[in-house]
Amino acid sequence: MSYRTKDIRNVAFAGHSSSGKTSLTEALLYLAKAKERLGKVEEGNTTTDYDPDEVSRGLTIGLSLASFDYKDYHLNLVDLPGFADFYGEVVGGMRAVDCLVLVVDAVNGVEVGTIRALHTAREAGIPIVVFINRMDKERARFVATLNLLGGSFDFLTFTTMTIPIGEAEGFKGVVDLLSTKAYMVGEPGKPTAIPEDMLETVEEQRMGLMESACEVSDELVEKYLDQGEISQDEFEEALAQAIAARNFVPVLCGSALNLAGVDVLLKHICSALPSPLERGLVAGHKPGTEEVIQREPDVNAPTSALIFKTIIDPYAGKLSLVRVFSGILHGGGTEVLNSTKDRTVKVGALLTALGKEQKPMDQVVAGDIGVIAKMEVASTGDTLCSEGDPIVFKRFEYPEPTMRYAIMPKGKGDEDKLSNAVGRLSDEDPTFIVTRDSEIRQTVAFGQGEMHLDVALSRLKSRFGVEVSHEFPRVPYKETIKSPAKARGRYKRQTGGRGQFGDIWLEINPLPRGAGFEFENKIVGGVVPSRFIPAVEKGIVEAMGVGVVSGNPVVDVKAKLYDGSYHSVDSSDMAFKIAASLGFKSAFETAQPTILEPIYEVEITVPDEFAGDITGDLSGKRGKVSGMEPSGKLTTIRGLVPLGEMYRYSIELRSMTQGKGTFTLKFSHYEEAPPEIRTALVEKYQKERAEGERSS
Ligand SMILES: Nc1nc2c(ncn2[C@@H]2O[C@H](COP(=O)(O)OP(=O)(O)OP(=O)(O)O)[C@@H](O)[C@H]2O)c(=O)[nH]1
Ligand SMILES: [Mg+2]
Repeated sequence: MSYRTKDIRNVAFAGHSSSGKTSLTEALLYLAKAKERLGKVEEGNTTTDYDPDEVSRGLTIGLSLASFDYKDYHLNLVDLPGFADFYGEVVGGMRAVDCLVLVVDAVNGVEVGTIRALHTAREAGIPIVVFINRMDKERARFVATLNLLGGSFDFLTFTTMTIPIGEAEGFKGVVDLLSTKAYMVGEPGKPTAIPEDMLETVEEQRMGLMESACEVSDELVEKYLDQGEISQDEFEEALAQAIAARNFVPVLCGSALNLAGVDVLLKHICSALPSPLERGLVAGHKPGTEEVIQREPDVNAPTSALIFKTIIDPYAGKLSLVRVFSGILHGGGTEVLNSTKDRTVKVGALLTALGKEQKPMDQVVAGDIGVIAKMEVASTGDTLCSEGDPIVFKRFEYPEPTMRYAIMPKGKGDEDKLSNAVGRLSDEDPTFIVTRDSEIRQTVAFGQGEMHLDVALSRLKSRFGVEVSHEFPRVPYKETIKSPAKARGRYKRQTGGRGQFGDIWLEINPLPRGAGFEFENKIVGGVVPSRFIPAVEKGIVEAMGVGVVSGNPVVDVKAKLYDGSYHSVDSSDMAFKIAASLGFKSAFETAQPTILEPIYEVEITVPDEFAGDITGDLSGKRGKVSGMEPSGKLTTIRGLVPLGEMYRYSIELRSMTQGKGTFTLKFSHYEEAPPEIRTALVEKYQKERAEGERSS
């Protein structure tokens, strides 16, 4: 079965954690009869939260796709995680769809996850529709939530499209302003009369919606002003155009749990939300150039597609979820270009997915979303296109990691198994990054938070049988000097047989922060033969790599070799390398050595009531607050803080803000560590060395 582009609807569900995105997707599938039983997140039987880790934790970890037919339409719903740790999924998912349903909790209102999702949709340039969910919940407030939306996003206009009949314990259903029909709790899909006492409000709000819709054309505005209204068809047409044009943000409401308002949402997804045709041209670049080129959502245009998610399925193997923007993607071994990797690849079996269920599919037409099975040369964010008309779409930009663990395989000789497993996991989740850090001599796993890394490490075991232990990594301190110094490095071994002799004089000087290392050869008269100079430099570089006072790499030093002597027989590269290393160390120790610590920019967004605690805690971490920015009922705090104080921050922020805060961390610069930190590091290093010498 393949579809006409105009009948396709690609919709993502994003918002703060627990606002009800998975439950809403589930309710839509149930009402559209794409599944028989209505699953519940608590019972672990929803369509989109099918991964064992999701079932056990009761939240969405990876984005998942639910494709199904409903009346004349083909819907691709993309359920996105709300938990900050899994934000990487939101970045990819948002690029695959033509519209976002921003799910907002009627009790908690606008939360950090709401803001992040909204900004990501705006970056992706797609229209947003708000669904105020959990209207049945105690303390649910519709108007207060509307006001919070207006207060938090004053650059947007929010216009109601459905309004609640009662709220919280008194919630009975919703009124659809477009059809002026009421839909009651427990009677999904059965329009009924609007309660008498709401008729005036409904008329007023309907006029507000009609007015906003009219603004798509001057003729309609004129007609509306002349006649006080427009026809129902004109209203529906104008509304769809206004939403596609992002003139305002329509607001709907309901309860995913008791299905109220979900039937109206399903109807509007089909009749009012944009198809890929309304989304229009999609821009990319000519590979290898800055030249911008575009693709039409047309089956006759050259093929172009974007891989927005990779899943390593225990049975089906590697699955690449792909959005086709133009042309048709054929399977059965058809060759296309992976223009991101500049490799020709074969498209094997094509599938359609309803959660974890997959069914074969012949082709994926322009505007549709499908799944490619077992495509090896393919990663999330890659572009696929026809070889004759290449295009490459912008790669996904993921937030900087906020958490890191040093990981070690528990099993002897498991290093290879670990790196293979890590490769597979990072393929599926590009925000899980593992690198070997040669400076701190540890394998470090980076992630978006404590839960993110815990899930990844438990998957290393459950999926790949690799057990790892983890700890916070060493802080990548650096050593440097604050004043010049001179020293001699002399290495002499002449105890029978071929001796060893190297002798140099060095002067070292501090360099500006970030300058790295400079070596200057000021030898005159061949006192140190030029063939040994590279060995001298090598000796210095090696000594710098190991560090002198605290075992951390040395930076921002200039070394000038200005004198020395040699022995015609006993001198060698090795001897001069050692002499240089000795000379450098003794010069270093008299050059006011110091230790630099990495300073990171931090941006923390929390509900206002926590702002004071957060700034206080940040000062306690030797952080410097540089600014505070209120938006709605949230505050963003910016500042600089030593990395060493932030290793546990994902955990600490969660407990300080009851999970309502998020933060980003970005490397800023190196700065001298305070005396107490320096002393502690030097003492620890001396102790380790003493123990090392004793045990050797
Ligand atoms: N009372 C009530 N509870 C709801 C409603 N929608 C969802 N819930 C409950 O809210 C909790 C979270 O629902 P989810 O659907 O998992 O929320 P989510 O937004 O997908 O959460 P994440 O995947 O963590 O981002 C579950 O316990 C649901 O049963 C609703 O409309 N009313
Ligand atoms: Mg969910």
